[in-house]
Amino acid sequence: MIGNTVRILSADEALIILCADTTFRKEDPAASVLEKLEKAGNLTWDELYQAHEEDYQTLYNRVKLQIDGQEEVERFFQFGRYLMIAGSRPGSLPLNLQGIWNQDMTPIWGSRFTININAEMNYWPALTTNLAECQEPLFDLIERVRENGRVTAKKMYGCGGFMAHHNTDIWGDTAPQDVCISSSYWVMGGAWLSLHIWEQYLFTKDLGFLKKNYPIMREAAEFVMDYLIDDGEYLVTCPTLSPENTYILPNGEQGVVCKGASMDNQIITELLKACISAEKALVIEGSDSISDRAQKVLPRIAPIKVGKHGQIMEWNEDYEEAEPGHRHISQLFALYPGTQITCREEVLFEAAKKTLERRLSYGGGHSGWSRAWIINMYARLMDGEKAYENLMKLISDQTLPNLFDNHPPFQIDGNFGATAGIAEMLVQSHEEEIRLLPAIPDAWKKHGRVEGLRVRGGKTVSVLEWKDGQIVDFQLA
Ligand code: FUC
Repeated sequence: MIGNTVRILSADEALIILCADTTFRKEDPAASVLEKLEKAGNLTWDELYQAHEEDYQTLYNRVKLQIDGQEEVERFFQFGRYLMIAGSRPGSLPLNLQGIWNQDMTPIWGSRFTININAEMNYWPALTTNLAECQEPLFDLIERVRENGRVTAKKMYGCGGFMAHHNTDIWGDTAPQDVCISSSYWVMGGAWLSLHIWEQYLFTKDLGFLKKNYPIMREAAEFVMDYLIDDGEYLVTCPTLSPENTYILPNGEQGVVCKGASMDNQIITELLKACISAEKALVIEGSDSISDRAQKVLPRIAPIKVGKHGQIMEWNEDYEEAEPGHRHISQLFALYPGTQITCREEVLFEAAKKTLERRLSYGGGHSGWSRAWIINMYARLMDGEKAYENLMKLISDQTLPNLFDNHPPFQIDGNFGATAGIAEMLVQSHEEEIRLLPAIPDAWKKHGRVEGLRVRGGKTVSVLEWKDGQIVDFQLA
C-alpha cells in the first residue's frame, strides 16, 4: 500500500475485499468492519461467490419469467429484482436515487430520497415480484420521517399528524429542502410514503404488520386533513404545487404554486379510503378512529377533471403548461400507482390516454424514470403495444452498458420502475379482481410462462402460461 494506491506484485490474481460502515447503524463501525473483513477474508473467492449465490437465490428464485424470443426483457426484469435483493434487505438502508451504487463523493441530488416520485418508484416492484421483505427498510425510514414530520407539521403549518416535503435523507429530514420552488414546497411526501404500508398489507394480508404500522397512515391522514382549507367549493391543499411542473396563466405569467393540485387530491383520496378500510380490518373504533372525519372530507375533495385538450387536468384550473412534455406525470397518479382511474371509469380512462399521448408528443419520457412510469401507465391502460414500445426504448436508449438506468445521469429508479412495469403487463390485481395478461404485446404472445408473481389478496400466481396469446395454465396459491 503506497498512500491510497495498492500495488500487487508477482500475482496472477488478487481478491480485494472492501467493507464500510458508519455510526448511523453501528455503535462501533470500525469493530464491525474488522469483524466482517475477518470472516470474509477466511473464505476463498469460490466460497464467497457460492455464499452470495445461496443468499440471493432464496429470494430471486421465487419468480421465473420466460417469454419466447424476449431474453432482453427477461434479463432486465430479473436484473431489477436482483438489484432490489442486493440493495434493500431487512436491516439495511432503503434504496436512494443511486441505490447502493453511487460512485461519487458529491453525488447528484445528494443521493437522497426524492419522495415526489423516485423513492416510491424504487419500491414499486417489491410486492408484485415477490420481494415483500425488501420493502422493510422503507418502513424504517418512514418511522424516522414520522418523528421529524410531526415537528415540521406543527411548526411550519400548525397541523397535527406528520408530513414530509419532496425530499428526505437517512435521518428522515422533513423540512423543505433545496431552494427550488417547483419542488421544495410540496407537502404530500409523508402521505404518499404511507400508502406503501397499505399496499404491503394488501399483498401480504399480514394483520400484525398493519396493526403495527397503521398509526403511520393515520398520522399522515391527520396532517392532510388539518392542512386542507375550504375554498368555498372544495377542501384543497394550499399552498401546494404539482411536482415539478409550471403552468401559464391567461395573462402569460408563469407559476408553480397553486391550490388543490390534482395529484394531491388523488393521494388524499387514496389515503383516506385506505385508512377507512384499515380501520375496518383492525376494528378500530371510537376516539382512536378517523373514519368518520375521513368520510366527511372525502366528498369535499375535488373530483378528477378533464381539460380542454381532453387530458386529465393537472391543476385545479385548466392552465396551459410551460413544458407539455414534462417528465413528471403527476396528474396520472390515479392511474398508476393509484387506482382511481380504471377501465370502469371510461371518460377518465380515455382522458388518461390523451394525457400520455400529449406528454409523449411533446418529447415526454426523456428521463429514464419517467419512461418507466409510462410503461406502468400503459400497462394499466391495457395497451400492451405502447407499454412494450416504451420498455424497449428504455432498454435501448435510456440504459447504460451495465444495465443501470440513465436519467441521465445514472439513477436507479428507472430499473425498478421498468421491472414493476413488466410485472404489471403480465398480471394486475388493483380492482379486487385478478387480470391475467392485461397488457402483453404481440411480440410476447407466441409463448411464455411466469411463476411466482404476487397479487393483492395475499396470493401468488404460481403458474401463468400462455400460447398464441391464450392462457394454457394458471394456478393461484
Ligand atoms: C426529481 C426529478 C428529477 C430527478 C430528481 C432526483 O426532482 O424531477 O428528474 O429525478 O428528482
